[in-house]
Amino acid sequence: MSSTLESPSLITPSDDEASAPVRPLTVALAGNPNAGKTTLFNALTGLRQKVGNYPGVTVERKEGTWALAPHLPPARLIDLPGLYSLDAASIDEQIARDVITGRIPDLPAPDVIVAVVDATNFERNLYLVTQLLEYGRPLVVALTMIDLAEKRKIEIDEKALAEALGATAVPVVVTQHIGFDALAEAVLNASEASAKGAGWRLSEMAEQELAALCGNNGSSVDRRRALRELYAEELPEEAGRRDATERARERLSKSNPKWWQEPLLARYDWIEQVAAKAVRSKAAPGLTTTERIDRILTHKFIGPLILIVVMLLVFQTIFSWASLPMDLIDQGFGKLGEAVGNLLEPGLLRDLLVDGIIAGVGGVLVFLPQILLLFFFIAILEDTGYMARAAFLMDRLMRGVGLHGKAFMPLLSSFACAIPGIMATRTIENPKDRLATIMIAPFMSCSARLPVYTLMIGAFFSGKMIFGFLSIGALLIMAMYLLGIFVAIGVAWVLKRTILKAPTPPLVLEMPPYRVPNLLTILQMMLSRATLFMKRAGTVILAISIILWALATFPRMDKAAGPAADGAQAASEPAGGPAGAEPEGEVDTHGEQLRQSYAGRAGRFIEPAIKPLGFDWKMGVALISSFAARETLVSTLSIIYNVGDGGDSESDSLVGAVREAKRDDGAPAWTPLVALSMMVFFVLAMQCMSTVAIVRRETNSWRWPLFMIAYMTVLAYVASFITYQGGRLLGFS
Ligand SMILES: Nc1nc2c(ncn2[C@@H]2O[C@H](COP(=O)(O)OP(=O)(O)OP(=O)(O)O)[C@@H](O)[C@H]2O)c(=O)[nH]1
Ligand SMILES: [Mg+2]
Repeated sequence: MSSTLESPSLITPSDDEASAPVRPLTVALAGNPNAGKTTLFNALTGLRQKVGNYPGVTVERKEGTWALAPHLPPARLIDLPGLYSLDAASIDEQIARDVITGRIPDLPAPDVIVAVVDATNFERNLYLVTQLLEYGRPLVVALTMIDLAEKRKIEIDEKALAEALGATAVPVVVTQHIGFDALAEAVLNASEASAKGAGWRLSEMAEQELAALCGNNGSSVDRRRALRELYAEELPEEAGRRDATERARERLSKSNPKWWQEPLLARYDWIEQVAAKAVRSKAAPGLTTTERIDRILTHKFIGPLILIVVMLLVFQTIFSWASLPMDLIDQGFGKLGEAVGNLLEPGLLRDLLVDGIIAGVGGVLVFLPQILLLFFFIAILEDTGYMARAAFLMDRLMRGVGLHGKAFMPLLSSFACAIPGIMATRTIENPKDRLATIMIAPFMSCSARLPVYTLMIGAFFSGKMIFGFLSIGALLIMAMYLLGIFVAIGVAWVLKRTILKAPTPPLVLEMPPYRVPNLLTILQMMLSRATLFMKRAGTVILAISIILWALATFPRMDKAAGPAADGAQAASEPAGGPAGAEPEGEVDTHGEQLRQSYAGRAGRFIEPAIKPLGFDWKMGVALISSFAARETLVSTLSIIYNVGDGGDSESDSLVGAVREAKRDDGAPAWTPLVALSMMVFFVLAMQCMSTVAIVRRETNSWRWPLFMIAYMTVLAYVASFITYQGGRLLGFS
């Protein structure tokens, strides 16, 4: 074990105020999952890390600065994943433990640890505190959820608590900024004092053995080390200590076969004593509000029904509320395109700006209102605690196929985006369970699919209702989400029985209490997601739009040569088609130009493969580009239909262009069945390079991401094939 832990080397102002530059303090926030660490971190640093009412939200170390006092450099404040004890098993817990214990190479061990303790869950939270105290770092306790504790008539006497713990305890109410100054002061004081250490003692015999292992001086540093070595799973490496420790263990086991449980029991005993001194609970017996609500929401039959109704309501609301702002943005981009078009001379530059950039980026930006609304609802469902109930409802189903219960939260995050979802699998201890979850996370319909679903529904299913109030669009979207979920469960079933066989441990899913959602948290989540979306539109989508426009515009067709008659022959011609076809109208020149462009050739190259799915070569172009990022389907179709018809289509909206698009034989390119087939393809295909990169990073190999691309694409193809061909057999077109 590293010895850096034991060498406090603080340079605080009191050391040498006049000359030495003052090193900023490093302060780490440690505590149980869902105790409110990130909420506190955000308030102290002004940053906006993700907060949510369920355990396991933070899975990385995050850093910010915290202005402790005006005359001092701000402290480095570190937010950590939650952990129940320092005996960390999963990756996120290991990250937290390594920071706390100073095992991260470039990061000094924290000068002060702020133990974040949920006042409503006092005794359980205190277990970690006992372990932190054992580490001998200066420690301050921040009591959170004081407002909730008060409501439940739990009173904590912070003076008595501080006395019992041997460390300052500060109640904080983040929403009202109460307790921040006191916390800063306590941290500064703690950094200058030496830590008191843990207050509990073992049995007489064990204490004697410890004293013997400590050697002559018996300092507290040596005692901690001896304690760790005596009760660790492995023996110390140093030969002398190894023998001594082994013999001590033998002696202890003779007098008490369960000798190794002693520290655990001693800690619990001590916690009980501390709680007896500091906590007064006047909680009335009987069910709490949370328990009463849960009786209904997690009911075997009513629970799932409510979940479905909630999902439907969310989608329906997203659609109806978003439609007006979306129309406005759409018209705005239409006007912008017209204005730019009128301003510039006809030519390549005008085409690039109007058909490439404005059509491409604008086509995607139109969906901003929907993204905002989606995250508004996700944030509300998360922050109230309802999402954890949804996890509970799905748990039986997931356990049935051998998925770890902890897989649910990562899968849930994947509905926003697979990237944070895959990162969140760090909470799963077993590597095989973790891999299985990573492999299915991209099936969850992420927000990038929403524009695709919306376009398809807007073109063919909008405004249709059943029973007079249920919109078909909302039903279809829910069906797409459910399709992703059920395919994921099926794939997990197969994976867990073949390449990722491993027993699934029982789940201890911790139900957070219901809380009134925090408006600020919700706004922050919407804002950060909207920023991400706009950034993507301004970078990835912009770049792809320009490339696509170029690929759809070059090689330029030699106007004099006229349009080509034969596609296959044209494809082999470098530029310009052979003459000899019947001359056609002006609009078709544009169409012909597109056909012969690089993009057109690529689309026609894959057309035979995608024809059985109902797609033509123009959709093929969009399909190819969407493998970089799903939303590009929308921007690519905008560009293609703009370039393809010279930008003078009857309707300027993409929905109109999709409805009007024709196949080469003049039949409508899109039908409701084609749209459905496209949606099914997008539910299942692995079309996101960022996800591939994250899977590569998290699994540390290329094997898994490549496997993921392959099997998901095959599944998507098969499902889309069945949808289209099956639909035709049933008589749909
Ligand atoms: N009522 C109340 N709610 C709080 C308080 N502090 C945090 N919360 C809520 O508690 C929930 C959990 O907060 P987080 O800050 O994400 O908890 P965390 O400790 O970072 O959790 P992990 O990252 O999962 O370890 C969120 O819903 C917060 O809005 C508080 O003082 N009072
Ligand atoms: Mg957190």
